Amino acid sequence: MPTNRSIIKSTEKYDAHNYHPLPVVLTRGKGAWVWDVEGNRYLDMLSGYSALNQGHCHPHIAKAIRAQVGRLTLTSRAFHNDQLGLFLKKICTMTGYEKALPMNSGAEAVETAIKTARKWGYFNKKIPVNKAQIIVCKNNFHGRTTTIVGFSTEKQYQNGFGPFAPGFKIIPYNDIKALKKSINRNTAGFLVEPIQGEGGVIVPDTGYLKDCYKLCHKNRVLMIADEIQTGLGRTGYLLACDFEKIRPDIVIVGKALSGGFYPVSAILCDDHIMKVFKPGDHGSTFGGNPLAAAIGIAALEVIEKENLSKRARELGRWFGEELFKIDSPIIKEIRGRGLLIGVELMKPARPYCEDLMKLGILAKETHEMVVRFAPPLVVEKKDLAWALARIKKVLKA
Ligand code: IF1
Repeated sequence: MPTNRSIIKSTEKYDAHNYHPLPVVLTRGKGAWVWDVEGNRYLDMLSGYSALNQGHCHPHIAKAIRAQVGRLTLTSRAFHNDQLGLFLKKICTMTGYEKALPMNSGAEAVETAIKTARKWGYFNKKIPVNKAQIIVCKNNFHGRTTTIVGFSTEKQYQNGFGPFAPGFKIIPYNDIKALKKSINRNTAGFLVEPIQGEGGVIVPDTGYLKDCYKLCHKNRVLMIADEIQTGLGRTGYLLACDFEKIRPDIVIVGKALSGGFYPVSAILCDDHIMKVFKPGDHGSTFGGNPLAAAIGIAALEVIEKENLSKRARELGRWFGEELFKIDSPIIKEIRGRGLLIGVELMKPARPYCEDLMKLGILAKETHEMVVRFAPPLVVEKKDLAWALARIKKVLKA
């Protein structure tokens, strides 16, 4: 009978050591629960970094992938397929944007947004060629390509990977004055997370995003919201920017766009921006493939039919209030919105995550001191209550 330890050992023999996972080997997932190879059950409080808003192996999405996988999985974009238009219509009508450009990973969609903003800047704002600037925030996380880590402020994400692409300016997050000061006539875009996930679940002051939106519009700068982690119901709204009732010029989605079945991402914007692309400008082998499209349609249907945004809002409010009641000297701050919650501790969070694992909860530390709680949005209230008792026990130990 395989054990966690034996499988970890055989995996590590061949594996690049680019992660430091908890010592648990998962073999099955259903809803908010996962099982390891020794039959132990865990409540998943990470949800694949918010790719599993719909829960593990959601039957509606599984049914869609089974139906499509036997028919047509890839055509390349050299030909049309009968699923892509249905998917793009679904994501555009749900979010209220006119156009979508489908990609695969989140980072690819971020790169696509960068290219969109730059080309728009050159052709519409008449920025001198190769002078376009994109403003980003300290403690951002937008992916792992060399362009993207080039504007990261996390040294580990950069060490050994230079040289980096120019054309990015870094300002403090949640500081509208800093944005005002950094905009100039060569600024094409402002790329921002509505809530900084990896930065430690940093929620900006209410009004910050709206002020950014107004400032960008006043200066003909495209506001680009990276909703790859905060989008698709996670923060209690379809898009986290809905909380401030703003409509960024470009929205980037990924992760839960496939419900954790397949890499599916996209950028959303209106036609006056998307029309910068001419045939051959941009693309990818798998972008917009029929299997991804069929999965994406089903993943979006689940978000709608099961009211996952509303669930996240209501359950997140209750769960947050319960966390606030925990009287523990090591809790520094509790932050978040919907079911994206971070508990900042006075000490490194990793040992607490290891203790939580022993009690059947899988959570991940972020930014060293923060325990992120982000269960699938299908989680039952009783399961969160079960988790709270254990979280209390660990944080009060
Ligand atoms: C890892 C972090 C989370 C993202 C936002 C773009 C991407 C991500 C806001 C890129 C991806 C993942 C990547 C994964 C761990 C995880 C992560 F810790 F790295 F930062 F969630 F917070 N924008 N985040 O959160 O999407 O290319 O990965 O599909 O790289 O270790 P991707």
